[in-house]
Amino acid sequence: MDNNVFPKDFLWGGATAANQIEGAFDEDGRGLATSDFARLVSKQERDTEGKFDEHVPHNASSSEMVADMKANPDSWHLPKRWGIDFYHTYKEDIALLAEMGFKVFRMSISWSRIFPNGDDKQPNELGLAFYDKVFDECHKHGIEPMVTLSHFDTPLHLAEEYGGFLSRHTVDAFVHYAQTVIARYQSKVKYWLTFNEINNVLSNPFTSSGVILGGAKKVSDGNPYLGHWQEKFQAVHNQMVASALTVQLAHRINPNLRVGNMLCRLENYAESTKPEDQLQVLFEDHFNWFFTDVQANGEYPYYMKRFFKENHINVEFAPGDKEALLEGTVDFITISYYMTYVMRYRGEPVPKPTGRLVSDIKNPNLELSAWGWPIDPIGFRITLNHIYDRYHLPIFISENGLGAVDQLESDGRIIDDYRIDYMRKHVEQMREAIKDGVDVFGYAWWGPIDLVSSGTSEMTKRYGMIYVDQDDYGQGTGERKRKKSFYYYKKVIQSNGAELDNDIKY
Ligand code: P53
Repeated sequence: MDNNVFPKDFLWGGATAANQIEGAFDEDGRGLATSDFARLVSKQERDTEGKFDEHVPHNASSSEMVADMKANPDSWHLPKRWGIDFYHTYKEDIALLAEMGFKVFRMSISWSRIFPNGDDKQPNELGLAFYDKVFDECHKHGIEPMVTLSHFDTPLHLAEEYGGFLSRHTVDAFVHYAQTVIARYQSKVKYWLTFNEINNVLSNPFTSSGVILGGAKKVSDGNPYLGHWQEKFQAVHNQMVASALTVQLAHRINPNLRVGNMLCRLENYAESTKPEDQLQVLFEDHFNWFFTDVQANGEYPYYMKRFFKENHINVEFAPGDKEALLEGTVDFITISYYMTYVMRYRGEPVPKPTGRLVSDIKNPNLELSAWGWPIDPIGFRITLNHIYDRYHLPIFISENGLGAVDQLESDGRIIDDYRIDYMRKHVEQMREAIKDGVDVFGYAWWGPIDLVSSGTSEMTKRYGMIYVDQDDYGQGTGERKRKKSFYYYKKVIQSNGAELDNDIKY
């Protein structure tokens, strides 16, 4: 079997987000962001109360909660405010990534570091200087930075005063921010992504779009993340327009720049062979394809018309939006892939998105991670084929990874064979997809260095090949240690994906 199938210049690396690593939330003029209002939901809390699922608000989702977190920060645990201190440790951390042989480092810029209120006239030079240093450090080690402009951290001012992306004001502010940083870093950053997991608006509009839902006060007696379709689809329309305008301005600034989307890919399986279940798959697929159909094809797909009409959703297009979407299609596709979902017919005459990030129906054929996420490497090959078949654009895997509890041996080693196993199986399936003819040009492991979880703000949910000595409450020495998977990934990269066995001396 020929295993040398990865292109010569394949971009192996890892992905992070500013709000989950940087910390220093109030240093050097940074303004507050929505991520500074994400509370810790510990595993212990989930286990003892037994009522955590992805719909329990971990982020402030009402203005009352934001006000209380502002007034009494000490009575909340808000780990994204401290991250893993990357703001101060970036040199050491990038050196460790380089030691693994990284070719690409996906990271995000904190918008409120550059524009503290999101819509200031002048950028904050201290914020700009920080990213110059980070990009220089990457290039020193031959690492290509890939930069997400907005990764779950809308400036709080825009969320509070304008309802985030519900307002066109936020679109203008975003475009100004994008223009500023893309022009500044054009010689250092070739690959740009606009909005992280843009479809997250359906499940978490505050995180994704800075929208504080009107009805969010009622969070305890229901699922706040279902419904509100009008607000969610208007906000995301505005984001897709902002994204399209960004693609155009990036190309104007420098025709060599490449701009991609970012979709949390939901590959859905029918629970049974009933045609009704397969129909539900079609419905749910549409609510996932929608975002990339607009970003890659430049127009709203046919199937949304009925959904909007029968649910009385009226997405307002401002003059010029239609043209902007058409002229601002992305250069490449990126997805995060973690798991697959199971669909059962819900009997609704007019389908609605489930708004779920983890399937509530179990797939008996798949093992679950410690956080209940089904592990499905073959689904990865399937989804890569589906995406390529649909868009015919080069694909970059912007996230794939396993959150797990790591144990330290008495000598301090971390033998994370489960993580190696997860990576091996996913890289194998990616290799199969490439053999199938899918054009994949890079793979970024999520969280190559342990970082604060997006969903629960835990530190205990570790993704890294590099261990960070820090607990859920920010306690610890902050020391970095190489796990066994560090040496595994190094071998994978060195062999350009040809050597995947777990025969590692550690
Ligand atoms: P955490 C849910 C389902 C799939 C991907 O997630 C998701 C989420 C949101 O929680 O988000 C992405 O940290 C996201 C990253 C995030 C990563 O997946 O909750 O882009 O910011 O850290 C993993 O385990």
